[in-house]
Amino acid sequence: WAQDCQVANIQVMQNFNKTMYAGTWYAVGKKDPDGLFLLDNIVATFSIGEDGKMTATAKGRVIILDNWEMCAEMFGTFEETPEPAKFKMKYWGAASYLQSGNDNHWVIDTDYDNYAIHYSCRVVDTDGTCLDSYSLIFSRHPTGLRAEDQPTVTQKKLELCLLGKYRRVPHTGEM
Ligand code: ODT
Repeated sequence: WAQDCQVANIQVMQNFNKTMYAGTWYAVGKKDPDGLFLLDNIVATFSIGEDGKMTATAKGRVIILDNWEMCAEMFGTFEETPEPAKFKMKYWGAASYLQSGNDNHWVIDTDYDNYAIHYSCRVVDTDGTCLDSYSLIFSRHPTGLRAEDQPTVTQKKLELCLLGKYRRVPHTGEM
């Protein structure tokens, strides 16, 4: 099965269960979008409200105004779509000078207990491929992925046409 890199053909997590997805995830890998924002020490915590809606907070080190380094505190709300693993994420920062926006938020694959692969295409090109995407590899463990999850994650990076485009996201514990 060869990936055709069409955004419309990207397979997402089947029977996605947001309750099992809730809780804390540590980003261990990231493919950056144009205009990179979150650098490292990225931790996201998802919650399901009494209304059944998913929200999240994220923290991470950012550099704004070219050289000002700080810990960003971000918030997101998730709008559901007919496909359970595909959300629209509205996000903003605790401070007004942080990024805000509305991105796709797709869960490509997860076992809920160890790893999750997130993907967002911001701009679809005229040929149907993605012109500006970002993707996070999440682990439940700040130390990284378990060895047995790595082949699955590599396969999904390949299917996203992003193999080789990720960098490691360090957790230095200094935030
Ligand atoms: O780092 C970038 O360049 C793009 C980051 C987009 C902003 C993320 C805002 C986070 C909002 C609240 C948390 C949600 C969790 C999201 C999980 C994955 C996407 C970052």
